[in-house]
Amino acid sequence: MTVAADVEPKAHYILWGTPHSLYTGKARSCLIKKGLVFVEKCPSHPDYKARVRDAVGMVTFPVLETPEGHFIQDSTDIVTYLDALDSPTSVASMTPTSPVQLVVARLIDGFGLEGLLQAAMHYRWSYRNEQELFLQTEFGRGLYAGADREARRNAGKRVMDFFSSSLPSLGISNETVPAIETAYEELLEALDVHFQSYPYVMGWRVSIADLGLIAPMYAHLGRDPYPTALMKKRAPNVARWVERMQLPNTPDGEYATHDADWLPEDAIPNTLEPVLALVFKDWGPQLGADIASFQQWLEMHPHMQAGHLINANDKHMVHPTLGMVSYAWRGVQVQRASAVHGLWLFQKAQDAVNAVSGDAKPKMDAWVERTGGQAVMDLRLPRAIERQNNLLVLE
Ligand SMILES: N[C@@H](CCC(=O)N[C@@H](CS)C(=O)NCC(=O)O)C(=O)O
Repeated sequence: MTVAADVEPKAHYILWGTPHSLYTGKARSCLIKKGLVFVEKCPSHPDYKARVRDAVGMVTFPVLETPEGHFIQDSTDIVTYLDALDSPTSVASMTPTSPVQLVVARLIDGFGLEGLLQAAMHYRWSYRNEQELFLQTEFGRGLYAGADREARRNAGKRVMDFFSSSLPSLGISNETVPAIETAYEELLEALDVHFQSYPYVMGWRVSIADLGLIAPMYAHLGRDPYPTALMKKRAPNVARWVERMQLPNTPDGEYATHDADWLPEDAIPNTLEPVLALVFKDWGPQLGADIASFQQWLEMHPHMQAGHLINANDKHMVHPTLGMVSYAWRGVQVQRASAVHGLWLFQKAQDAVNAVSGDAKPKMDAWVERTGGQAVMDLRLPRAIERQNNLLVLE
């Protein structure tokens, strides 16, 4: 739970981030659901510059500062770290150990963080006129801590053009917007049906799938005024799940008759299959193009050693890219910067796929066939990726 600064306990986690940040939402929900005590601090705090920036090597967030003084960047690494803690106050693991459930959870985790980035950024910036004051205040919140309301709004205004200018590199254009909106509305509908029966993505227990999905669904799609209204009007069960992900327990009476667990015998909820079908349909073309661009980049630089930075330039970037990619998707041609981070997340799903054997294999193959996922499951990364010093490098 979050505690007010004046009642700070001696040992707690510090989550460096902001309410309007997509990736911070993943780390925050993890801390809340784990029942861990934490305080949240904005990067405008003088300690960020003094201690956090150098420890991480870049200006980015979220960063988790542990009571032991470690700094962990990257929302997924923060979740991995927290989920492995053996703490008496920390609740059960969020990472399924059953093979098929792990594959599903990893796929949805990655799709939430990378596959939905386009929708999150589109609804934040393409409807700017309908939510300008809110965005100014929220961007300003992370930059200005005083009492002057105009000063906060102006601080926000000063950086907003920089962030909104990323739309073309995400493939968001007049041509692609109708497809982005249709895909998102279909996802809302499928998730709304699912959350009618289950409080969480994998069933009655929270998992890493919820954490990946909450990243775009909290700060952008479930908090910015325009997309929040859309979510509440079209998919109230999804809006309630967004609220539930900010609460340590599951306070919803309609699910109370079930044990808080995933489904028995490595099963996945039937209502999740339409969601998975959309994950494959909507993330697959981007993944295919990103893998092809990674392959091409490797061929152009044949002698790269393990540890080499994966980026088109030598800059230390939180979202490295290997250049522009182009692919057909939902009847339009998308041109966007390749997303190496998405490949790192997809690799985690592939590692889970590679661990499926025995009786679990036909089970997995059956739902992959039912959800049209074979083409995505056949994708292979040409070389493994890992994170070193908060950067994506060749393994
Ligand atoms: N992969 C990182 C991404 C973190 C990230 O992109 N954070 C944003 C703020 S929400 C940021 O640092 N943006 C600045 C930039 O992209 O340079 C994670 O999952 O934590």
